[in-house]
Amino acid sequence: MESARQTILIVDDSRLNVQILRDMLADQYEIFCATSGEQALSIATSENVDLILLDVIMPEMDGYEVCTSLKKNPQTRNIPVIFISALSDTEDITKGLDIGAIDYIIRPFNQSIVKARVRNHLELKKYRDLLEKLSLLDGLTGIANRRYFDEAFDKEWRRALRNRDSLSVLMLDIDYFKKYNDYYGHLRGDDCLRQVGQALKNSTIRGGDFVARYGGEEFVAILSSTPAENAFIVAEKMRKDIESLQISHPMSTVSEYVTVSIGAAAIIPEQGMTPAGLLEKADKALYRAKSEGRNRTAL
Ligand code: GH3
Ligand code: MG
Ligand code: MG
Ligand code: MG
Repeated sequence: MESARQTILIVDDSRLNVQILRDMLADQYEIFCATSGEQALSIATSENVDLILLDVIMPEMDGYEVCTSLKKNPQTRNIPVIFISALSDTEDITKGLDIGAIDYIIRPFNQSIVKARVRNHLELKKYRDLLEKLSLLDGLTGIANRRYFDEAFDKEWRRALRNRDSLSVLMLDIDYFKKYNDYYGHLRGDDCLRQVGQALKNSTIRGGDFVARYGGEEFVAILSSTPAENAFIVAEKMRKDIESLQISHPMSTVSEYVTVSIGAAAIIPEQGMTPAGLLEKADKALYRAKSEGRNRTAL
């Protein structure tokens, strides 16, 4: 996650201008270059860009249009944009800042001032990225949190709806966890949650799948492009992986180790259905897994 160097995209229709900025910054940062607005948008969406230095006057698509388009796209909205232009009227500068640029540098510029501004904005970008990452992780287990899950589930749902593809959800709940806490204390309980969370994360091997802590001692997994039969197989693998951790649980009546019960639900989404409906189905299946004896998967 900690990539060594941050990345700057330099956009200017003049190759000489691009070259000057590149020479100034290439020793400290990864540099991408674009000589048109279209090219800039394509790089901004396909590469991991931390900052954009953007010329204003360019043929076809000017810098203002590029910036507006970047700010409209959720994928590129958070990339800070600094305009660099010879246009120095108050209206030009104000316009640039109004449409979302973080700064506006007037040509001819002083190299050390530009470097310092770039450094400061990149430093802020680093903290913003870190905050964003932390806001999506569960503090105890280090896996995705509920907020992350809600966003990802919504995205997966819409993707499956578009592609008429199946989507599965697993709800997992630790068996007799209250007794575990009562027996070992909450600190050991927390430790157990951490181990279970990490093990579940490691069990989901396919790209589109992921696990989150749903709350308390409950976890949830999203399995994209997965019909019911396969969801059941994945769930059973996860269930066995947890028991194989061999975390002693003397108060459990289903195993000598900590175990989970799993409710699985699958659907091919159609208009009018909701993600909440699928979750409810998984929750009902989980209830069945509990009442049918725990340490099992119900579909
Ligand atoms: P069941 O097999 O029916 O799921 O029984 P259970 O005891 O696991 O279910 P219940 O919902 O009654 O208890 C969940 C327990 O999980 C209660 C609570 O103390 C514990 N718990 C929830 N969040 C945390 C946490 O963050 N840390 C610890 N240590 N315990 C937690
Ligand atoms: Mg120009
Ligand atoms: Mg519970
Ligand atoms: Mg439980």
